[in-house]
Amino acid sequence: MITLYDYELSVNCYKQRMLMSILDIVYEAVPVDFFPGYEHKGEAFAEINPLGHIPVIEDDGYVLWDAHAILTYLCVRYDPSGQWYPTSNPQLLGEVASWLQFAEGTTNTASAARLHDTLGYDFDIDVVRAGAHKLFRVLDEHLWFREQTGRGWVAGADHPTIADLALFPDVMLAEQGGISLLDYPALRRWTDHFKRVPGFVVMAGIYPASPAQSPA
Ligand SMILES: N[C@@H](CCC(=O)N[C@@H](CS)C(=O)NCC(=O)O)C(=O)O
Repeated sequence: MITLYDYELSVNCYKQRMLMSILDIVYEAVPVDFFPGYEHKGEAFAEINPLGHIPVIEDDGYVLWDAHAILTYLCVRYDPSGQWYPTSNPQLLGEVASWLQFAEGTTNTASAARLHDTLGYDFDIDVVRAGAHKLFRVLDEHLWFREQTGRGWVAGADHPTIADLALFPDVMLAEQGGISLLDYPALRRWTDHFKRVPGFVVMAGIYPASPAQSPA
C-alpha cells in the first residue's frame, strides 16, 4: 500500500491524489501540518525528505520525493495503458519531459504567488506574478495551436499525459495568487477539458466540470 505524505491545499500533493484516483491506486494519506505547523521543516520530517518539501510517497518501504518524479514512478509502475507517461513513444516522452520541466516554472511562479497570498509565504509577488504571466502566454499560445490540430492536450497526443496533470493545478488555482486567466482563453478551455478526465478529483477552490457543458 502506498502512503502519501499529504497536505490538502498543496498543489503538488493534489497532483499525486489526482493521478492515484485516475489510475485507481489505493493509498493512505498521512496529513502533514504544513501550515501553520511547518511540520515539513521539522527534524522528524527531514528523515523522510531532507529538502523539507511535500509530497513524499512510501511504497512498500521505497521512499520517493519530488512531485514530478513521483508522478513518473507511479505511471511506470501502475499505468498498464502507458498513456500517462508514454515510455514507448520517445518523441512524445520527450515532449512530456519538457512540459514537466515547464511545470516546475509554473509551480515556482503561479503557485508561489498563491502561497504568498493565501499562506503569507515570502515571495516577491510582482516577480512571481510576472513570471507566471510569461509562462501562461507561452502555454496559451501552444494550446491554441494544439486545438487547431484537433489535439487539445499539452503533449502531441490525442490523450492527456502527466504534463497536463502537472500543469493543471498551477493554472487552475492561479487566481488565488492574483493571476487572472481572462487573457488566456485556450488555457481556460483546456482546464475545462481536463476536468472531464475519468477519475478527476477536486480540491478546495477547484470545482468539477459544469454538467451543462458535458457532452450528451
Ligand atoms: N519540486 C519540489 C517542489 C515541491 C514543493 O514546492 N512543495 C511545496 C508544497 S506544494 C512545499 O513543500 N513547499 C515547502 C517549502 O518550499 O518550504 C518537489 O516536488 O519536491
